[in-house]
Amino acid sequence: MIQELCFATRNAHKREEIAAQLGGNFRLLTLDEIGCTEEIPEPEATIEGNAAYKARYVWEHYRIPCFADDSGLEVAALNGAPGVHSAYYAGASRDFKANYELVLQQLQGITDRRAQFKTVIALVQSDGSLHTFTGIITGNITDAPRGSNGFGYDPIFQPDGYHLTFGEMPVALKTQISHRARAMQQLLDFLKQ
Ligand code: ITT
Repeated sequence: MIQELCFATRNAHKREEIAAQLGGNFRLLTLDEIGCTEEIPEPEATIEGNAAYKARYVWEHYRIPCFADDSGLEVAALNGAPGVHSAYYAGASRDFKANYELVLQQLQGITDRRAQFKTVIALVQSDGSLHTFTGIITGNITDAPRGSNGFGYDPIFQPDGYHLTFGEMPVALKTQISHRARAMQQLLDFLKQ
């Protein structure tokens, strides 16, 4: 039986990627397709909390099984910041360059450059149960931005085992190894069980 599943995103690109991986047993619906036109709040203090909040919101308001993701960059020497505030770390304009410049500035003179990207995917199933899947990739913050591929903090993040930053890497490689890919793979394995 084909199961309907909402992906709580307005990003059409993310949706296409996941639809292709999910295969024929699932029909993936967007927020617009289920009639959710409002902005879903992200009121929680953690990445995990916001992913769960978004998935639960859709379940509670629309009664459709749903998954939602939330991501961020966590820098060890900044006690995990920008973390849940990654999208607007340098201000409400959500400017990628301003955000990573602020991280570089805060790390000036600091030798501990360890950082990780984290994605949490929360799934609410048709019985209302909640499952979360976490994908992490560890690496280091560079001294200066390198590369212009990707988005967000990609130019200043060099994943462990690679000489290139995410900003220098071909997007196809980043997409294969990233925090988001790792969380998505766990979700897909769970759904195919
Ligand atoms: P949606 O919630 O609408 O999907 P968003 O920009 O909030 O869009 P995320 O929750 O995935 O997307 O990520 C929050 C921020 O974390 C994002 O704006 C970036 O600054 C940063 N970020 C997340 N994943 C990243 C990645 O793969 N590369 C670089 N920066 C990333």
